[in-house]
Amino acid sequence: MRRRTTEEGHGLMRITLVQGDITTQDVDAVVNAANSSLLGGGGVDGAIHRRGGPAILAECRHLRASHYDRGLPTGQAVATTAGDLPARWVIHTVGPVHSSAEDRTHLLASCYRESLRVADELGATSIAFPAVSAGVYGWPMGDAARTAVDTVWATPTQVTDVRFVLFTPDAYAAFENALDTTGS
Ligand code: AR6
Repeated sequence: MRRRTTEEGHGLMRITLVQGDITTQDVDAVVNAANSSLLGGGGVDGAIHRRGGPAILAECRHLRASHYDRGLPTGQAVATTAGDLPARWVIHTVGPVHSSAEDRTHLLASCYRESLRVADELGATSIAFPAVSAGVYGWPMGDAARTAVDTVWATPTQVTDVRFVLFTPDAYAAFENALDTTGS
């Protein structure tokens, strides 16, 4: 596992890059790159439901019925139990599908802001994010990384430990580059 930590520039927040599997992260909250159905899928979503077990899906179904009968809107976030994962909560967020016809960066930024807002509501101080929208949803990794890093740096939060958990060396390199050039 590659790991790198940066602390400069932002109050008490520490950002760490990890190359690995987000389902193994020992943090308060793990963010899931879900879809609006909240009923599971492939990629990170599939891995989280597989490793976390049926308790997560049960709570997602309940949320669908009680609050999101038309699905969780893109850019929003909602928490459930983390089931059998080492984390306490899963925060499900719905990234935008990438479009070359329309700039949806504000929706991707909203995923990170809203996830941190939900984490604050829960009292979570550590959180692990995947590269939201950078898989099935087709976001170019460099853009996804820059939006992720810039938004997290700029968001006021009680969360002090932010980890970006990247599955591939390319994703890790893109986030490392974004971290090196943030604010520029
Ligand atoms: N840990 C960390 N990162 C992972 C893992 C893992 N275990 N598995 C995949 N990735 P994606 P999206 C990376 O497709 O683009 C689902 O079907 C992956 O390599 O999971 O937001 C949902 O249900 C990529 O870099 O999420 C939705 O329908 C990044 O996580 C849709 O996919 C995000 O890829 C959401 O698409």
